[in-house]
Amino acid sequence: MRGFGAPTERYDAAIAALTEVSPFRQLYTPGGRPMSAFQSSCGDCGWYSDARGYRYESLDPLSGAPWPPMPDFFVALAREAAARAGYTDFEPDTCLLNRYVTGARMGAHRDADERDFTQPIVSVSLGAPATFLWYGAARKGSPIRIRLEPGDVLVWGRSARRGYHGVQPPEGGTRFNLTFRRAR
Ligand code: MD3
Ligand code: FE
Repeated sequence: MRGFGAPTERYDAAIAALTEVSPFRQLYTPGGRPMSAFQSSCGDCGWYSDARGYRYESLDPLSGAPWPPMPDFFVALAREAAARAGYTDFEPDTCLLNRYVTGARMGAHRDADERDFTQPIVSVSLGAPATFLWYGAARKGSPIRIRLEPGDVLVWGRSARRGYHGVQPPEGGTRFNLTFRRAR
């Protein structure tokens, strides 16, 4: 979906305020590799990764305090986008904030740390454009390439919910991505 949701400046202001509380930080894979995108979260829990594994944490491990609450307009956007795609009772309990600077990328993976895969995922792209890579059911072959522009909103459900995907480095400047999930 394009041209949907709040003006992008409104997200920028919200991201700045949220990351005053829970700053963007570099996480490490369970195998000890640093991830090139910096991350933070808001909502009732936040996605986290370190030597102990991939998981959702109720408190921000950086501060020991709760993650900042999801702004109301984030929740409204995620619900509306999901509803337009046919998911009328999507109630996200977390939003992962990804920040990509020059050269940062996300390798092929799938989102598998959530309890209920019948719940969709809603993502919002902001800032610099980047090429999204869609592999589908298996992490092999040449992916479908989709250019993500600021303001693009995508809803991932059904078989796409479990698909392998990645993202290439932003094309000039910083890219942000919001990923709304029902984790628990
Ligand atoms: C397809 N983020 O945070 S957004 C992630 O641009 C993630 O930051 C990328 O993959 C980014 O896990 C891609 C699009 C997206 C997000 C979640 C998905 C696509 C998805 C979950 C399942 C399938
Ligand atoms: Fe993902």
